[in-house]
Amino acid sequence: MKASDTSEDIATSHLPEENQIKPFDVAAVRADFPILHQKINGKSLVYLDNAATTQKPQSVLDVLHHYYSLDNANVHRGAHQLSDRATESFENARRKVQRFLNAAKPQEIIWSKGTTESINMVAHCYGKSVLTAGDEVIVSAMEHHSNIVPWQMVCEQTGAHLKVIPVNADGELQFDEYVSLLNERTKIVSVVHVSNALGSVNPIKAIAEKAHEVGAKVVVDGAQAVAHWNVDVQDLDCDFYAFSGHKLFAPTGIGVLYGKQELLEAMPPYQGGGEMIEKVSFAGTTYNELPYKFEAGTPHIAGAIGLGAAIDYLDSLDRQAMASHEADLLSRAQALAASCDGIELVGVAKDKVSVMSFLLEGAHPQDVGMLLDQQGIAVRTGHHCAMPIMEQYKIPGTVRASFTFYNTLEEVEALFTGIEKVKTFL
Ligand code: C6P
Repeated sequence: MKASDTSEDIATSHLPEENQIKPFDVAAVRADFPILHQKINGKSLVYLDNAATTQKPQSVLDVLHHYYSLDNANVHRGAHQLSDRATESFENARRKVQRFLNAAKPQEIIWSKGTTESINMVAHCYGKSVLTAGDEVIVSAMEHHSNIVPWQMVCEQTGAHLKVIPVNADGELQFDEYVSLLNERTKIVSVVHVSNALGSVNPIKAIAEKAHEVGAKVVVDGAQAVAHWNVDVQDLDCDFYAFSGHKLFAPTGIGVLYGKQELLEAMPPYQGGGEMIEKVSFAGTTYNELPYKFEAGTPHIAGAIGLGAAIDYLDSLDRQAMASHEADLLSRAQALAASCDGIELVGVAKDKVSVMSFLLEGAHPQDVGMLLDQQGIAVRTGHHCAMPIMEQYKIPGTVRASFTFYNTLEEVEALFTGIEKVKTFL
């Protein structure tokens, strides 16, 4: 045994080589992200705002540059070679997303602007067509506004009622209370996979199983989950799954709605326009087949291709080693928080991702964020578009440090050095 062996090496050293968790080479992956290597306020950037948006690897930047430099054309027009190339890359990206989510067919992958538009699409197309007065839609108390407001709008328009699954003081969804909310009037259960404000991971598979027992459909807000592990929509057996490219190391303005084919077939289109039609006449219009029925207008072609490249990048890494590196970052942060006077963690669910929301005694979160920024440390402050859970905890907001695989243990330590400095300023 080498002196440098970690407990993980020791615990897995009896396994065949292919089954052993290899140490994650964080220095190598950091070299792939040019933006990380800069100074902010004269200090090395410590980017801990990955839940807001993730940085883009060079391979994604290269693919965007290549597309705009050499292939740029509109898709599905088939008029010339550039259009053929653009279409091929665009549809290839759809197949990459299909594989990434383990969806059964590429037709089940709809391009959107992001999670917000994907959830609005389900609420306005599926929700409005199935909900009638007295029906019920269930969300949880830890939802992002984009998984609350669309349902409030649709409930108001249909006479359905919005029910809320309680969340406890640790930030855990109360499963038994969820089950007791379900009944024959429940038509839709829409829950977040991973809370952006707290980091809590919800048991989607069990939630879906219970919802299906009463005939309800399950919508999952996956915005914060996809960057941490490969989601398997068939295993979860969710009916819809939404996520944003920009939280998965891809460009902004591109996102995905996964839906089971039979549900997408039955839903009316979201918007009318080019691409989503089969035939238009003043006597009546017929719609295109899936997935194009939901893709009116010229899509974000470069964004989709960039998302495909981000998936290729993730596929080139060892996602198990990445996950264990992220777990190390979180446990280091939590250990340092425990020994730091005046820090109160918000969201300490047993199952959580590498997001640490906290309060610093006597300091407004916004002031903490500003003082950390002066030290080159980027965090997010505020209610994180999750006002109901902040209201439940009777706080205006939190400081949120969100870690991903390219963050280092040294950066976690820099955050706490920064917090100690903030304390001296306040
Ligand atoms: N959360 C954050 O800092 P869009 O804006 O459509 O890409 O994603 C919306 C969204 C939906 N659900 C969850 C769980 C989210 O975290 C987000 C975006 C960012 O936490 C910006 S508020």
